[in-house]
Amino acid sequence: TRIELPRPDYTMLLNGSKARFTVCVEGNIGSGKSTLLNHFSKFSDVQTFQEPVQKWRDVKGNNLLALMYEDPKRWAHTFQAYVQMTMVEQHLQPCQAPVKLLERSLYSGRHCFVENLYKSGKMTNAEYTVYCEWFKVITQNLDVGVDLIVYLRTDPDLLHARIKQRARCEELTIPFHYLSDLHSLHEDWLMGTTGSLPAPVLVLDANDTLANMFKKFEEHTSEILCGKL
Ligand code: TTP
Repeated sequence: TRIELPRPDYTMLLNGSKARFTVCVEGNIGSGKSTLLNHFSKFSDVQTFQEPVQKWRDVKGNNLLALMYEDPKRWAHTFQAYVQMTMVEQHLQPCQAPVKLLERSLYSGRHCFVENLYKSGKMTNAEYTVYCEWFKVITQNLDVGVDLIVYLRTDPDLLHARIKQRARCEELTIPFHYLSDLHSLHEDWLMGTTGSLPAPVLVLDANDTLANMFKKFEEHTSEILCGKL
């Protein structure tokens, strides 16, 4: 008779990481990404990784997020280079649960924020090129893949109001056109045909009340945690 040996869990050998499924949540500023992460953090099979905004606000005493909004021509490249580095750290963090849930990813920095800053003249061609070269080296050489993107799709009008309400001090000067430009870039990247998607996309309409968003999270739990699209 044939004896079936238990199959070794090879993923355990990779940085002690057990994650089988990596999901990232994307969406414009204020679209509710942290809310989704908080909701799923109560599942024992999920480990969540919040975006390191706090780090960006205190880099050895320098608030890079504030500097970027105050003087983007001077600081956008420095800020985005640092965001990229902290995102790589998130992607490479070992995960002790079968599902790794990330707030944002390397990819939205590249395809939405940096694209916007370059197109609007806030980054020079040299700065943009250096950033993109780093992005290429990282994505071609490090284990930064994702299995699913959850897109919280929102109307920029609604976001403008939400951002004012939450009153994160660095963001008080964000003009409406900045949000609508970022919205178009999220749309082009996640709904369009740019061909630069690292994973399939689950789209959730996030122009909704908090109570309804929690209902949607419940309804889509199996897709979000197992990728059954
Ligand atoms: P978001 O990453 O959109 O996070 P959020 O706190 O708005 O998320 P949510 O409300 O959906 O939970 O942006 C955080 C801040 O960082 C925001 O001011 C935009 C800025 N930012 C950039 O300027 N460039 C970037 O590449 C990223 C990722 C964020």
